[in-house]
Amino acid sequence: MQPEFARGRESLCSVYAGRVRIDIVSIFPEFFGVLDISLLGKARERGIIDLGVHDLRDFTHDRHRTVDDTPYGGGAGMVMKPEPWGEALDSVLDAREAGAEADAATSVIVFPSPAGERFTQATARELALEPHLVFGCGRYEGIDQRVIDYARSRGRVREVSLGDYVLNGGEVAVMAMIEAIGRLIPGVVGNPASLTEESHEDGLLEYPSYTKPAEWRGREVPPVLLSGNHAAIDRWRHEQQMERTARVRPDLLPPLSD
Ligand code: JD8
Repeated sequence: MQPEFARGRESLCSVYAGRVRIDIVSIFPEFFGVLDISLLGKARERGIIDLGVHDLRDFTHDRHRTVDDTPYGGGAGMVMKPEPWGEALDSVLDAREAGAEADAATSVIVFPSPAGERFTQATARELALEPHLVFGCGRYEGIDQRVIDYARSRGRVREVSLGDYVLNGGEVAVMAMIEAIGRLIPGVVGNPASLTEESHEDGLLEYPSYTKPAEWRGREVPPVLLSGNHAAIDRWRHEQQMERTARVRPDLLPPLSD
């Protein structure tokens, strides 16, 4: 019996009303149960985000619910079959297009892949503006390439990598992407101001933060933060951002103009 949030199909026909529709296709739909709680859970309750999670195996027709097969040309591992993916994407996109003011152009289909463009805060900002996001979670050695090509005929496609390391599938990447995107959707984060002072938001790493007590295990809070002199505090914080970024992520710093 599929958990509540996986019965996305029923709500697929929900007409888009200023909220963001997110569909996820995976062979591990239960992986996304955590999206029922936390920030995204509240955003769903408040109707800001409309989530559908779909089991790829529901789009198979053999008694073994087969989603993979051996790779043409040989090689290790298995590849995900195109047919279940074709039916799953059609189901999600057709229902979307059945909606009032939605058409193919409004859907962005995101395939996490180690061979994709790097997912950054800028990518999150772009995708947070989209009314409909479809995430296709691959497993095994990946998805038959014709599925990605077919998806390009149904909507805008982004192949996106979380970073230069290898995961076993797309689910973890999708979870991270949905959190990074979701918190940028208006109304999801209680205090939008907190979104501006973050690492990567202004291209720098964030400054160190402190809270009470002022002295802990012999360690003191930098006095400037207790001074009430906001100009001095802002200066100190920017210096901390520059120092930390130069030390940890010099690649983020703009090239020195000669
Ligand atoms: C999607 C299948 C596993 C990958 C053979 C291990 C993203 N930053 C990232 N690293 N890995 C992924 C990722 C891995 C995936 C799939 C994303 C679908 N796999 C494959 C190729 C080597 N196995 C990712 N985003």
